[in-house]
Amino acid sequence: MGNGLSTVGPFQSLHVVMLGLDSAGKTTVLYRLKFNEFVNTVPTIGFNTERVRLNNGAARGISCHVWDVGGQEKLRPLWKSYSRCTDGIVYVVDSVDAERLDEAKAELHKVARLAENQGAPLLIIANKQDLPGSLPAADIEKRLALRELGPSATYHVQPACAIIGEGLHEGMDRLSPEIRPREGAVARVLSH
Ligand SMILES: Nc1nc2c(ncn2[C@@H]2O[C@H](COP(=O)(O)OP(=O)(O)OP(=O)(O)O)[C@@H](O)[C@H]2O)c(=O)[nH]1
Ligand SMILES: [Mg+2]
Repeated sequence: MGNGLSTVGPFQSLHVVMLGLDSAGKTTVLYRLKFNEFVNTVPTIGFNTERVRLNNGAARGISCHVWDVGGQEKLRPLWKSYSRCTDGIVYVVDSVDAERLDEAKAELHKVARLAENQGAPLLIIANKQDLPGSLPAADIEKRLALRELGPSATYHVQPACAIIGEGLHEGMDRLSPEIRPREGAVARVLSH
C-alpha cells in the first residue's frame, strides 16, 4: 500500500466487510479479532458482525464494525449489498486451497470492480499459513492477479494464521491508514 496520510483517528468507527470463499477462515478471523481467542466455527449462513477495537500500530484505538458474510456459492450474491459503501474490504484466502484460487480471484475481481467499491482499500489475508504447503503471500498476490485491479487500487497481502491470531492486527494496521473519508465514511464517522 502507499503512504497515504491517515485521516482516521481514535474514537472513529469504520465499516469493514470481510469476504472470501467458504472455509477461507473469515469467521475465525472475526472472533480472533474480537475476543483474542480461537472460536470453533460452523459455516456462516448469512452473516456475523462484531465491533472490533484495533490495538496495533497506526490503527490502535480505531473501532471497526466488521461484517463477515458467508462465502458459500449460493450466498455470494449477497456480497454486493454488504460491500456497498464500505470503508475497506478484507478478503480472506485459504493459502493451501490452491485449486480454488482461480475461483477466489474471479469472486474478488467481481466485487472489487463494482463502481461503489472503487477507492475502498483491500486487505488480502493469506490465511492458514500454519499448514504445510501453504502458498506464500507473493504467490497469492500473483494468483489473485491483484495488479489487474488497476493502478488506483490499494491493496496489501498479509500472511496470517487466524487460529492463533498471527498477522491479523498487522493486516488491519495496514488497512486503516489507507481509508480516507468518502461520502458514506464521513457520515458514519460523524455519527459515532
Ligand atoms: N489450520 C488452520 N485452520 C484455520 C485457520 N483459520 C481458520 N481455520 C479453519 O478453517 C475452517 C473454516 O473456518 P471459518 O472461519 O468457519 O471459514 P469461513 O470463511 O467463515 O467459511 P464460511 O462461513 O462458510 O464462508 C475451520 O475449521 C477453521 O478452524 C488457520 O489459520 N489455520
Ligand atoms: Mg463463516
